[in-house]
Amino acid sequence: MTLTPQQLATTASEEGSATALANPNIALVKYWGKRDEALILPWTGSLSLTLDAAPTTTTVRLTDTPDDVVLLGGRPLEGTARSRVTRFIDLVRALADRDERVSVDSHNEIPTGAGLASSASGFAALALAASTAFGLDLDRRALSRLARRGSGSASRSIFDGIAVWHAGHDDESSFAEAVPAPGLELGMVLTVLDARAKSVSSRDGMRRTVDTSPYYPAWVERTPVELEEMLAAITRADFTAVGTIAERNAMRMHATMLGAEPPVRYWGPASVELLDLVANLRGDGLECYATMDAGPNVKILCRADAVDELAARILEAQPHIGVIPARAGRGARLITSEPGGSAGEQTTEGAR
Ligand code: 2P0
Repeated sequence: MTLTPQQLATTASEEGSATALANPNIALVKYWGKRDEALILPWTGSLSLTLDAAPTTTTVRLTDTPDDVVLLGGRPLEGTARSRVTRFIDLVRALADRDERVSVDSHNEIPTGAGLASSASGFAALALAASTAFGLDLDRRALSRLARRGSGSASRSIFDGIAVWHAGHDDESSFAEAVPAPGLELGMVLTVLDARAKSVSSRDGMRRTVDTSPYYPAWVERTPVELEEMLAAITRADFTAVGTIAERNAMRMHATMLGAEPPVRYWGPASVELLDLVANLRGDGLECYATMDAGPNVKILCRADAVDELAARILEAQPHIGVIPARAGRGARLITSEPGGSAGEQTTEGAR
C-alpha cells in the first residue's frame, strides 16, 4: 500500500508520534560475525566513533491503516528491506504490548547500503522513534539492545563519541555503552568512491566468513586483545596507538573475509589508491590512519583539528572523489518534527 505523506499525517495521532535523529558510527575495532543471527549477538566486542555528519532522521507515527507503511527517502520500501523494518517494529510492539500499525518515514543523508554505516544510523533512529511513539521510555542500555536487534552496529550509534559494544552472551548482556575519552579529539574524513549499494550485504558477507574462512577463529581469538589495547590507548589519549590499532584491525577484518569461499572482497583499485595516499600523508607528517568497512569507501581517522587539512589534501590528490569531513558527534536523540515531515530545532533529549 502507498499513502502520500499528507495521508500519513492525517492518519497519525499526535501523541503516538516521534521523530529521532541518529548519526552513523565507524568502527575502530570491527564487528564481523554473529554467533546468534536471530538475536544479533556478535562473536566479538567492537568499538566505534559516532560522527557528527550524515545523519538519518526517522519519524514513526501510530496509524489506523491495516498495515505498516515504510518510506525511505520518500519512497515505499519493499521486499526484504521492508520486512527488516516491519519485523523490527514487531519487536517494539511486543515490548510495548501494543498492536497498532505504524508509518515510518526515514531519510538518510548518506548513500544507503554502500558501507557508509546507513544501517547503524537508520536502526538507531528507528529504535528511538518507534519506542517513543509506542510510549516506551527506554534507558540508553535498553535502547542500545533494541537497536542491536535491527542492525548490530546500530547499538553503538545510541551514544555520543566513542562507544564499546560488549559482545555479551545473551540478549541482556549484549549492549553498547559510551567510553569516556578525555583529551582525545578525533576526526574522520569519509571518502565516497562508489555510492552504489554493495553487491554482498554485510549480513551475507559475515555469514560466509564465519562459515568458511579458516582465518575466522584467529579473528575471534585476537579481537578481544585488540579491544583491550584500544581501550587502554583511549584512556591514555594516545592518538598514535588508537590509529595504529584501528588500521591494523580493519586490515585483519578484511583478511578474514578474503579467506572465505568464495572470497568476500569489498575494496577496489580506488580503495587501494586511498590506502597508499594515507600512508604517504602520514609519511609527510599529517598523522592519519585508514579504515574500511563493507564497501570500497575508505574512512580516514585523524586528530579533530586536522580534518579540514586532511580533506583538502585528499581532494588535491583525488579531485574527483567525494569527501565528508566529520568529528565526534552525538548519539541518537529525539527532535521536533515540523508539519510536512521536516525536522526542526532539537528540543528534547531522547532516552535517559
Ligand atoms: C562494524 N560493519 O563494526 C562492521 C565493520 C561493517 C564492517 O557492522 O547484520 O549493518 O545488521 O548486524 O551492523 C556492518 O554490519 O550488520 C558492520 P548486521 P551491520 O561497523
